[in-house]
Amino acid sequence: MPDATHALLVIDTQVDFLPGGALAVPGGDAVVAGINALMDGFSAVILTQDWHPAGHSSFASEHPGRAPMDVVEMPYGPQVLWPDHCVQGSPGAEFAPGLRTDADLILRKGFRAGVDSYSAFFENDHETPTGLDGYLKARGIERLTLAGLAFDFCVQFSALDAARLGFEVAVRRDLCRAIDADGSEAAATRAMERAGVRL
Ligand code: VGL
Ligand code: ZN
Repeated sequence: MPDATHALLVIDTQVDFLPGGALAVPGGDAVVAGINALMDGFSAVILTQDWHPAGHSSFASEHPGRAPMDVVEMPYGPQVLWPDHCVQGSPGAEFAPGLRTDADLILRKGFRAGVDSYSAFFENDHETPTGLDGYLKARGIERLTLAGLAFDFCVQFSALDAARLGFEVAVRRDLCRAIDADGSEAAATRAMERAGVRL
């Protein structure tokens, strides 16, 4: 019997983050089979789905004179600008081909036009909750294993928030891939280690 207090949280394993996608993560397609194989070992499986309206404020295309990967100051702090990606209802927002979607919960995030949401728990203002903390605690979940894309953005921010919210957190490094902008992969590794996340 799987441990009833332990959930698998699969982050943003979507077409736009795979090779050939709008915000391709190198090797992103290589995590799918391993994630599928993990699912049966957990009593709760949650998938997150990056889910932006067209014209989202994190898109470089909304900032004249700016390019993807530039950083701008938003009311809630610095924000990396991205190529248009994971637009609601578009093919790029769909889950990776072959990914099992027989999950308990599919949590969509990043749907507010004015604020990005890397973390599965809070938007990038670090205060607007997605509701996931309450869902997990109401189900008696105490431990989380994370996998998916991208290691240095949505996986990292989800893992750090989860640790801060009191969950025991492990990240399956072998079942994540990184964007690695400007050393972000090494920085993410250090930040998670400092926060007590098991890698
Ligand atoms: C992500 C950048 C923008 C991610 C989502 O899933 O890591 N990164 N949106
Ligand atoms: Zn996004």
